Amino acid sequence: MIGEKTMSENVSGDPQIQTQAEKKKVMLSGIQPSGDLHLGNYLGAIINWGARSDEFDCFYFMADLHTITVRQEPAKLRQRTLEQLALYIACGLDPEKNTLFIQSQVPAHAQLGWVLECYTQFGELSRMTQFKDKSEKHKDNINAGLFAYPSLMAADILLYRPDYVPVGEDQKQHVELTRNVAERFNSIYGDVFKIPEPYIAKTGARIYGLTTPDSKMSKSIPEGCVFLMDDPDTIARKFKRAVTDSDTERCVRFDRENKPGVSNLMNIYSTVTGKSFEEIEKEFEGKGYGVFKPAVGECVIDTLRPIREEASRIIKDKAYLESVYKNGAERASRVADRTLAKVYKKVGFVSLK
Ligand code: ATP
Ligand code: LTN
Repeated sequence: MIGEKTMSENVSGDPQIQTQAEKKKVMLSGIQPSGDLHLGNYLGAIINWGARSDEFDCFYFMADLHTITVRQEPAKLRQRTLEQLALYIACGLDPEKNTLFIQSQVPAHAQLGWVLECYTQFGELSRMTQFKDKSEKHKDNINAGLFAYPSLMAADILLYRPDYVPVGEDQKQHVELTRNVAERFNSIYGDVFKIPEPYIAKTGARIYGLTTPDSKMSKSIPEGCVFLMDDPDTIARKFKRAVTDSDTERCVRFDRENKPGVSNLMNIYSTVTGKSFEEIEKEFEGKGYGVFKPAVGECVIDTLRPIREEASRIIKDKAYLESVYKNGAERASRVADRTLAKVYKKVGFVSLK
């Protein structure tokens, strides 16, 4: 059995690359088109996706089925789903090398989601922090989908038999639940599902809000959230207003506990530039926060500029986007339907064929 130890060894580690060319390892992840993509999504998740497209078979999707667990405006959801696809591509995910698709266009997700709900315990779902947070935030709409969400996420993952699921730290609990559900199912029916590992990068795994360095960067606090489509002036302004710390030392030093604001900015700078914390401390030695904050802003502006420009171009090309998601849905369905057929057979459904 694969336990917590094996998993946490992989967290912060580098996914091992399988040398046998004939069987590539599989990576899969998704993001809800519930708001505009932000720096947290990019540094926590997407940045790790593109880097390995040559070595892995990669599946990345827009998790629109998940998005309706919170009430959405239909036209906006449609628009954001397409914008997210354009941004995936602009962030470097080549549709030729990665299967990019829209979750609701691959029916196997909803189908396996239902089956897995019957193999997930009420108690397990009750412990999910995302459920607790979101039901606190949306007290007037604590629906069954919000509660059962992790079973659908388990289906998203298990359909593709991925080795790694690259996500930010906040999703680790859901990947753990996926592993438990898969192991439970396998213990009854044999080796149906592959047990996936979360892949959580060393830096960037948790980006905090620029104005709230004690809580994660999130679209629900837009002042402290840098969106990938923000223009350079807006980004510069957000970084200038970033909360630093009220300690007397006023120097750039990594100390998560006592200097959360500065440490968060260092984490962003490190993830974007690849520099270590020691290198950053040295670079800004003797310089105050007034120099450091705009410097972090500048490097983020430089990183996001080509992404924003490319996404703006792609989003106008509706025919291209359509060809990408159609092709993606076809490729994804081919893999997903195979797993679903196996599951249906195992649980005892009568096959049409
Ligand atoms: P919300 O703003 O409602 O919390 P979100 O922006 O976190 O939503 P998700 O769809 O929940 O969006 O997250 C998409 C991916 O981005 C996940 O892999 C998640 O772990 C990662 N992620 C989101 N926010 C951050 C963050 N602040 N730091 C690092 N990774 C993040
Ligand atoms: N739950 C995730 C989005 C998500 C996902 C997935 C991530 C849905 N299905 C499968 C990885 C794999 C979130 O809210 N960030």
